[in-house]
Amino acid sequence: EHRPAWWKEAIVYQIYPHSFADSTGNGIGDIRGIISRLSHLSDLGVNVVWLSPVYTSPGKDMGYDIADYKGVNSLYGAMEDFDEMLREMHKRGIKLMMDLVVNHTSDQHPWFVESRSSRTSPKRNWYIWRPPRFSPSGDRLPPNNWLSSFRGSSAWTWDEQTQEYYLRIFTAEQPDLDWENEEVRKEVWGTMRWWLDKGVDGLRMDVINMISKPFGLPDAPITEPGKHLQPGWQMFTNGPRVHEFLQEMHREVLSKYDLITVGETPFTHDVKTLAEYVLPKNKELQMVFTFELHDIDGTPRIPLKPRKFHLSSFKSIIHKYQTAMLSLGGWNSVYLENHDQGRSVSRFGCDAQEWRELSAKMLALFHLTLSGTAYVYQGEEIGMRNMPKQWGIEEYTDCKTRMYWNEVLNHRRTTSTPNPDMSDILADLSLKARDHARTPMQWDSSPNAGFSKGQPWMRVNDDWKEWNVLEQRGREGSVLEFWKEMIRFRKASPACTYGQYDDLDPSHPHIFAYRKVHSRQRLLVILNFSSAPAEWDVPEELGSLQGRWDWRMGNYVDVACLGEGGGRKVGLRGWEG
Ligand code: TEU
Repeated sequence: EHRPAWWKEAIVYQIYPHSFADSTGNGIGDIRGIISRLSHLSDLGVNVVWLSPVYTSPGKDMGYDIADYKGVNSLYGAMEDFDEMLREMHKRGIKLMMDLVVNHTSDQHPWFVESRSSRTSPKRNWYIWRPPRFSPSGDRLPPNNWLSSFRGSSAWTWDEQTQEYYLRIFTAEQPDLDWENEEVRKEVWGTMRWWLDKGVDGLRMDVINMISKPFGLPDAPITEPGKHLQPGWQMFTNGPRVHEFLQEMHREVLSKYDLITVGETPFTHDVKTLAEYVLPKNKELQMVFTFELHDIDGTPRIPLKPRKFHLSSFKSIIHKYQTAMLSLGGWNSVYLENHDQGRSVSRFGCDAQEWRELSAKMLALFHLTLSGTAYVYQGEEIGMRNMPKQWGIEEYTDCKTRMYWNEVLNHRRTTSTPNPDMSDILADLSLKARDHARTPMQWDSSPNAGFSKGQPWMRVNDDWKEWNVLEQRGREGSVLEFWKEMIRFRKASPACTYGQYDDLDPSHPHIFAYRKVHSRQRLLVILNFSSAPAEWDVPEELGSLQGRWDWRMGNYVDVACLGEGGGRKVGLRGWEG
């Protein structure tokens, strides 16, 4: 059944403001920079921009630590610039989706400053304060054993002045709000209405599955024997009141506007649990950002430690969401990149010179034929890749990277030598660090890739002279031109966004082949996830491909071979789709 909704068919483009475009020459992207690059987005064919946080923030976690929900970070501009950006987007038919970060605030937020001022402060219970525990030998211990989500330390920080701990799942500068407190929720609803009344069209909700904490804040089960601190995510995700809170949010705010909404739901791989957030009857969100695909090349308890995976597991994850989420009555978001993930061409394609362009295009073909709302991250549309492996730790600036690095460094220092070899950790980071997504956007071959007239806050990837927007614009065969074509194709082919998904060969080690069916439209997608040529036997049920299927889109400039063996075999070149 075809139920058109603008937010289902939208192509959403994520902008990470620090690294997108700098208009002032201070090396940091800003709002006027975004305005100056809007034609790139119109050309690409995007309908919605998701803007990572631009609120007032000390920037301990790149703006995901907010000190004033109604202010614009002066690094990025003023509220007038924001208003102009919104008008300019709307003029071009582009909607704006803001990042709502309300699981926690910055420790510089006036609410927290007030809250930590004394145990009797009227805002004390806006955050989660608890007295210490003591070990048998009398050492002070945090209220429970939860490890920060970024690892490296406890999820609790001791406050000398008031002699209590506060909970902060991320960094010490990101105290968690206490959502049990109705005043907190009312304040959040007010903030949301304030932005929506300005004309903002949607919200991406940061770690929304963490807002409800379990009653009594119990210890996490021991999964790392011998350690005091344990990964706490089973405890602080999908808590007892999360759906009640989101339904209240819907009633109080979301239901009154025509919006696009997506909740970020880390650490959750159970489709039924995820569907609860998005089933229309629950009246909560439209979709969530699921993590299973993004956890596939990481170690469950140590997310920045890479792990090899097989194409068959990749396919089974895609299958799971493409089928189960929809049959439960939910809706998907489809994304291969964001500001927290390595570049998709480096993780799922092949970023070696020879295959980079082809595999980036193949990933676009894959991405844009999946059911759900499609999200593209800045730079993905030109095949930007991870930072070079030779770069040292000094090029990595992200707090999560630093916490992981320091955890290992300190451990090695205390257990072996004062100057431990860290090259294995650097190798880990060269795949999974969040920094890879945060290098400056590559606009042209001028100095600093046209991102800034000054020294960029993060080093520009070494390949900028060859890999940039200007070089690819209008060039036949480029990643950018292919993205544009694929976006047009998706918009004209409802089977991409809505089609029923069938994996035609779940176990083939290199070929990923699936069918998408929507009313009378049938799409057959055949992808080779390897550099070696591969042959695919067309399943009986499809019959011969010859004469029955038209060739529509391919990532090679010339047409693929559908005709072998009387149309019963398909030969694919390296990374062909
Ligand atoms: O990320 C949520 C989160 O849990 C991250 O640790 C994520 O799992 C990880 O980075 C993937 O490598 C959100 C934001 O997207 C992130 O940028 C923030 O740092 C975090 O919340 C805290 O606000």
